Amino acid sequence: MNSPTDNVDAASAGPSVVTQAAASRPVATAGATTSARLAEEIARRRTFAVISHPDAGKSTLTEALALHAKMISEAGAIHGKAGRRSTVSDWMEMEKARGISVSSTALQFEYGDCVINLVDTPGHSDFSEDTYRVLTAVDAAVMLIDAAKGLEPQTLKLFQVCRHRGIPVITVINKWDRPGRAPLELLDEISERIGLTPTPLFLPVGIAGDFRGLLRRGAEGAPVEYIHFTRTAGGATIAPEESYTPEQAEAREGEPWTTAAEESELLSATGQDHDQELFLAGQTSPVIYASAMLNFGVRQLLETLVTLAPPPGPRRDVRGEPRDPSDPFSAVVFKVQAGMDAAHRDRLAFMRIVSGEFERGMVVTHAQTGRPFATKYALTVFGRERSTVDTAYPGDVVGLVNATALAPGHTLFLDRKVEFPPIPSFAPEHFATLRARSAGKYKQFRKAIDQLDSEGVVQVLRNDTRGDASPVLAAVGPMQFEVVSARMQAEFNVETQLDFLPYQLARRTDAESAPELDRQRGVEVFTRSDGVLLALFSDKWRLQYLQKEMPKLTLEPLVATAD
Ligand SMILES: Nc1nc2c(ncn2[C@@H]2O[C@H](COP(=O)(O)OP(=O)(O)OP(=O)(O)O)[C@@H](O)[C@H]2O)c(=O)[nH]1
Ligand SMILES: [Mg+2]
Repeated sequence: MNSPTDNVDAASAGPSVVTQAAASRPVATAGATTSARLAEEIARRRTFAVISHPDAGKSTLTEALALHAKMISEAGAIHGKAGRRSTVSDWMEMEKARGISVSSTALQFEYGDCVINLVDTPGHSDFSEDTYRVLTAVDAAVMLIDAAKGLEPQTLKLFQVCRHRGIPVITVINKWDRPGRAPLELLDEISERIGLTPTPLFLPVGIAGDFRGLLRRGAEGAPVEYIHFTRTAGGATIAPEESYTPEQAEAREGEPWTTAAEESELLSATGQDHDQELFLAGQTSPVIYASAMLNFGVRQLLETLVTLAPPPGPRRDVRGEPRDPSDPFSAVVFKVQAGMDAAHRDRLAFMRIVSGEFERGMVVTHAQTGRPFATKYALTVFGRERSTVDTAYPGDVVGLVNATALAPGHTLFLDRKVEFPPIPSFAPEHFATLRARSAGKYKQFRKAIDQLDSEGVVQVLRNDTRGDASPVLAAVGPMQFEVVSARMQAEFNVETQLDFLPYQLARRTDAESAPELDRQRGVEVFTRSDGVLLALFSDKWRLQYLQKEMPKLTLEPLVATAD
């Protein structure tokens, strides 16, 4: 079976990030704000996703970054047996119970002069459609690698997606507080298997499991500073740092320091020094060694984001024309989520502002329908917390309340029309019927299904034979079904019964081919809620057989492959 990420149609989404060099074009229009002010706001935005294979520490790092930005006073309020659990980022009950992220979470905070928009993503491949959507909305990515595990399958896939989309990547080798591999060995793996040149900005002093601090690399690999960290209890607060000169470091640490200094020189000999242009072009990746759990290296990551990560740049629309951040307002919706907590059961559409100034209350145009769209209820979110936002700028993520017309991939704009490329959708490979256990709950069940469908938690398929009481759910991975069941119970108080169907793949078909397909054994035709006709097949041999025997049938793959 293909892993879901093989199916992403990254190609059809087109390159959404245009060269960053054009970002500094003179500002043309800026609504109420002067053009100089808008340019300033754009220049101080950093919008990035935190991505990796499951369990590398994304949510822990997200929380550590928020701690450093003084947005929270203590990391991981819950210190359960299984270790600390993220509270800012993993807020769904299921996430807390399982210790995994099932949905992406946006946070905004200020650090120094910068406004940081961060999106923590789920690592599990069952939720990778969400992660890919986030990657269409950011300007950079922070990739985590577990120091003991090195490159894992999902890490590789995500690196490829970033490369394909031209997203610059900052690499964090995490969990250095635990025994792991040698620092240079991990770097070799990145260059050999991904073809991306890792250029460490800092090297660890002390082997994995004995993390003492970081060596800051200067020109030609010469060590310029030693940053020594001190552990705090459970890593709940910022780790105190002391700064030493290389001479002091050698006297203090001895061999671990000289080893790191030698490694730094070796890296320079092979050209592994930071080069801003190559980084922005996606050919090199700055590397930091860290322990998200102990808050080691977290400030250095923030510093790197502020100094090296690109501010919002122009984005190409469906016709390939760039929309500059200084152009009139435009934004792209990349995620829809409801039921974020018991107190706010409303539906939020998250948009990333691409250009211009956003002012709450302004009436914009919804590109997909051509209709005016009022933005009276706009929020900025911090995990599950929310506050009204009055103005926002390119790079910012803003949640629009109860914007039922908006779906992922939709565009909003002001003045000159623009429509951004659609967000690729994945081919489902898992299918199940769902029904309410109690017939009396049918009404809530219907409502819940519509809600989860519009969020894209799963795809919902129907046909006349099966009727409406037990629609078919189609998913990239089976854990999506668990999310549906859990949310049905938690948000709608409906207990459900899930029954897997023996189908393995789906193809897009049309009204002409549908009756013939429906007559075949091991095939069933459905209408997806967006009106697309899907034929489900018991296995690929059945599909191949029909394609050979009845070549006139319309059977299109749902998406092209990314690699
Ligand atoms: N020793 C150590 N453990 C860490 C570190 N960072 C995270 N962990 C632990 O690794 C586990 C997974 O951390 P998460 O932050 O939930 O990982 P994630 O990448 O968000 O996982 P998904 O969202 O499910 O993909 C937790 O038990 C963390 O406490 C670290 O720097 N050192
Ligand atoms: Mg997580």
